[in-house]
Amino acid sequence: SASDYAALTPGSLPARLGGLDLLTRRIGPAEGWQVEEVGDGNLNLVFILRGSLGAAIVKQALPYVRLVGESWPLPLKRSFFEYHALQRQAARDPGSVPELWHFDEAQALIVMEYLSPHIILRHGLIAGKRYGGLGERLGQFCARTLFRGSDLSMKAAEKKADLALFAGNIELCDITENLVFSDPYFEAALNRHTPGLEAAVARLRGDLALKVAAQHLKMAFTSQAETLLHGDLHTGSVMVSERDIRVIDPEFATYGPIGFDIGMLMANFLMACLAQPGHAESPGARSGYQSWLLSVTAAVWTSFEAEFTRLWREERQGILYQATLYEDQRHGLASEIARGERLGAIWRDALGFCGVEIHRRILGLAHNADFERIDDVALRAACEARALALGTALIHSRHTLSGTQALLDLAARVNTE
Ligand code: SR1
Ligand code: MG
Repeated sequence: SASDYAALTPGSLPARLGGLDLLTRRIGPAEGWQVEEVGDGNLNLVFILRGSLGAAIVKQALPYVRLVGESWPLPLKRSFFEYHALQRQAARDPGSVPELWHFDEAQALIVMEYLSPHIILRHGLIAGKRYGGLGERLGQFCARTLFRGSDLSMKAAEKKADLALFAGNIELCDITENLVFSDPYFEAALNRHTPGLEAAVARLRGDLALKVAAQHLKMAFTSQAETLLHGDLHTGSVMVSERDIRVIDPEFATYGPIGFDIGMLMANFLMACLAQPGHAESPGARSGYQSWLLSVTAAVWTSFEAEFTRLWREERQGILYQATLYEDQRHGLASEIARGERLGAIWRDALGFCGVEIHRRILGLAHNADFERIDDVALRAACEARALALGTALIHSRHTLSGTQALLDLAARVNTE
């Protein structure tokens, strides 16, 4: 029960988890464990356990928002949603997430495979590293998890049961609803921004059409229950090595619009790109790396589109756009028109979500290290001002921006302003 819950510490962990057979078989007896607390996220405790035979990750939810403190309670049940989302992602895109070893609902903890030599993608990008096939693999992950979690693929009863299950993730949705879609657009109590951005902030908050558009996007997030989302798919939710890419941390999982995860991911690559003046060692290195980051952004979409198209043609077994509707000589044509229209709608949503994600990482509570690690405040403000302008342009032009080349041209234009 919830009253049995106790937050782990490095000292208490061996006694608390040492009796788990599966864990001791994989990493060795608890007497030899070395425990390191490594969590640097906004919400949870994360430990690496190293034993004589191997290593494991233990992730435990805290009953409050770690970033803010006990004044902001947050239910432990988010761990349940994370565990169930990881299970579904593993089934829908095998090999895309860490292997799950154990889940304890009362303790809100998940024990999983320790990924090594992986690092958090965001840290790799700040260090200027390139990873082959990055955008392609993440686009594929989006297509597989988002298509296979939707009415395009699932049996209607299973999808509705899942929708009901994940509808309980209320408090984490509430964070997204406020922090992403509303707070950046007014003087919310927890907002903060870099000094020097005042004029850009005033411009943004004076843009009525932008505020309305953000609310349209919020309505899409709350009411377009198209698929099971990761819900927080930024570059801190991806782990990479030279040879492997894994997605972690789906505690914000909820049913929502297919474009949400894709837009958030593209936003984080675009922010990594616009933060480069604060990290690259030379103008030459900067522009080469920025071009690579833009190509990754485009690859997320093109790979999503290609894999979604394959799944549409080969795995469309759900209640939507059934082949039986078009069982005449024009079947192929009708299905392809429908697919194109659906992808168009996902693209437009993704661009809008991309824009609000950029805004909230610069104006809201939860900033990202890409900008935060730029020590020169004036330089950081200049990078962030360009990103804010890009976010605004994306939201305003989401219905007219015709494809990835138009997106890259826009980002490149903003980058030189
Ligand atoms: C209060 S939580 C702030 C942010 O951290 C998480 O990683 C999500 O991105 C959330 O919006
Ligand atoms: Mg997270």
